[in-house]
Amino acid sequence: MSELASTTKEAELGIAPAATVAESFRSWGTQPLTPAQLVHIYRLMFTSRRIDDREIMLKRQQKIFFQISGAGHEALQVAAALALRPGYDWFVPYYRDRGLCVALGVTPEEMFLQAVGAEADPASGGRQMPTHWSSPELHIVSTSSSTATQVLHGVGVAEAGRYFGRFPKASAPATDDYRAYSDVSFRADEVVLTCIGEGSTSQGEFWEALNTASNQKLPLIILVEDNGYAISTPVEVNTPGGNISRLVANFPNFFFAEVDGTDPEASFHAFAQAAEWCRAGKGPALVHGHCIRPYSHSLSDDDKLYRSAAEREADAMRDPLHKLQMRLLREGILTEAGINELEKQVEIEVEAAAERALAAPIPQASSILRHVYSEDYDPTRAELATQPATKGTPRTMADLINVCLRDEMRRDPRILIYGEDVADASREAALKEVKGKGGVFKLTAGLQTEFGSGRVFNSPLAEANIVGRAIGYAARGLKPVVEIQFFDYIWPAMHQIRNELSVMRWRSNGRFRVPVVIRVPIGGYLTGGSIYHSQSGESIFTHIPGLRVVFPSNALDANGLLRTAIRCDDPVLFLEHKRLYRETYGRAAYPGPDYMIPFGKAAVVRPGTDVTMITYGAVVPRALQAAQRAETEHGIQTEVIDLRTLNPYDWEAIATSVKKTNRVIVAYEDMKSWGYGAEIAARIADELFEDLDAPVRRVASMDTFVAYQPALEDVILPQPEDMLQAIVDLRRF
Ligand SMILES: Cc1ncc(C[n+]2csc(CCOP(=O)(O)OP(=O)(O)O)c2C)c(N)n1
Ligand SMILES: [Mg+2]
Repeated sequence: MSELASTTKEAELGIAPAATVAESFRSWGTQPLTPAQLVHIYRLMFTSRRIDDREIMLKRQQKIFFQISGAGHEALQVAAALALRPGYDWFVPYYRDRGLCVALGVTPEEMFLQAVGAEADPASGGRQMPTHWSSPELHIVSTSSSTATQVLHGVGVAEAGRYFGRFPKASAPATDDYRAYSDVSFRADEVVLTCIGEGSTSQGEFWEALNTASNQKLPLIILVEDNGYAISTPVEVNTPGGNISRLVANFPNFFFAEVDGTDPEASFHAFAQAAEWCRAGKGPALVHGHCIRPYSHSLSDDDKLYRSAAEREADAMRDPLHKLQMRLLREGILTEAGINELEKQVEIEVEAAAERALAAPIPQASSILRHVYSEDYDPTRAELATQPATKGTPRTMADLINVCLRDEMRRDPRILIYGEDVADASREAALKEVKGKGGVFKLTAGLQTEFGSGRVFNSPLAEANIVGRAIGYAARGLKPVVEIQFFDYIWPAMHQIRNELSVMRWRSNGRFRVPVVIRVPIGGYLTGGSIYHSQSGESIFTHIPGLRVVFPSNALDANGLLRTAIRCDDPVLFLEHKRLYRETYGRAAYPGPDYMIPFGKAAVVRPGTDVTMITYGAVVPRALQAAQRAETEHGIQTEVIDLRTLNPYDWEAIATSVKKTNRVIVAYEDMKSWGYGAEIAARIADELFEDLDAPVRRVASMDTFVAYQPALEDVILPQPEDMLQAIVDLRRF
């Protein structure tokens, strides 16, 4: 923007240089705006609109492939940007925020580069639709198309700033883990702005964000851009009573402002007050701006199909651009010639930017797989493997997970832990007389007591809140190791996991990374766990690119793999089988504070020559029982392979074993159809066909839910007898 705004023509218009004017807003407060400031705003608003208009032409000429505009929102958005500081404060916008981003410093050329899908598109390298913002330099966090997810990211981004303030050592650089690849910066009085449309406030994640922002008194401004419609659905359908300000008014600690979002001066004053409130540490703010949407929802929408002519005309009368133009003329700030001159300058600049973008090369097909995972830290590399210290009494998986969390928290001040009931006691005073909870399975017991409530704390009962905030924390270089209480209840967080967490690195072309660890107790064999405490479903997550999935079967592996998960630079879903937490099987001595196991390295837990059984999790001990019986009762030697990590998985170990035994069973706890074993079986059939002497078998649970009655549960889940039968069966061939 600066090259556009600081032309010599401005001197002729009697206006100060743009940078000076822009700076003047930051401490302006609620004084009336000066002529120079109003002209500056007009220039930014007009630039935003011109880019939209140019893009619409390009879309009609089929030179770009999608268009959604910020038209009608410009006054509100430009005002928000001017009250804050790019590269100092943080911004978590949504797709409508062109005016905001123009005013923060995203250039017209950068916007057009994304519209044409160019390799040089700095926000996504041609991977995201236009207006899906991202700029680490300006502190604009990469945005998705999902409505409302971003508000929880905004919460996490604000919490991260506060965390660095409380734990200054967390910002120290480190070289031997994920910390080597994230820049950490924070300001004591920074503010975070996040934006959302009024329709999207219907999403639960909006309310989950208000909850935490309010409770934590975060320096977060939530801007609700109310254009009266969510595509074709009018505001009263989404918002009971038609006004979001009335609904949120009782949230404690907030500064609230409801403004005419077509009036940049009123909007600016609201943001200036909101920013002051936040910087002073008084709490969050919510600015509700009423604006218009003159260009329909997007170029794929036509509002004439659902809005009356009278309504559209009334909107047009409130067009913020026209209104400000009229004011500049009316107050003698610019003459008609002056306005024409300013607009001509902008048009020339926008046109030149569009031309440059149209000539820009598109991305190479060879780049498609870049940034699905970290290119910096390879969690599969063999050098990560260390030998465990072996002295000491055998300890349970639950114990060694807890110890790993403790070790890593001591080592790395960027780690924080939260989730439902993970704290010892939220009311700290109680800890003088009680032992503390530390998780429903006690995996986090004692961590709050050792590390304090700033690093280990309870979340609200809201799974999207847990993962959404973690994304905000991690985007700023922290390492949230969060817990979802039961796998059965991960589903409210699924949107955040699938559309945000896993895709953040790829969609920002490697510029944002969110290496969160999500620990999740999973699985059945519990006797009475029933439908909602026994689910499997790991294949749903291995089907998500960008997400590592780990599933240990014993205490030592859990310890070593969790350490790798925490130190690595990718998001990890760490599945812990509840049945294995305190089993006698698989206990191990504490392996020491640096014990690591690389991802993608299976363990041959029983060697054999006749049949291969590929498995993981709680099926491992059951497969070993079956293999034992196959040997003693039938003289069959079964090789049992524990995959340990499901994405990545150890194809080499599978292939080596199948080439030796020529018979293979994939055994897993999840439902047989569409499960994890289907992919393994298909790949074996595809790539090892000539090594097979028998069909690939799957032993898994029935295609139904897990029942409460233990006798039924036994039938539903795969048992050692089922595996034994499969082994014997395969010998027939
Ligand atoms: C979770 C989700 N559901 C549905 C959509 C499809 N969608 C995109 S924008 C939109 C309407 C949003 O309206 P509003 O929040 O008022 O924002 P506006 O576009 O009016 O600025 C919908 C339904 C989506 N992107 N994400
Ligand atoms: Mg709307």
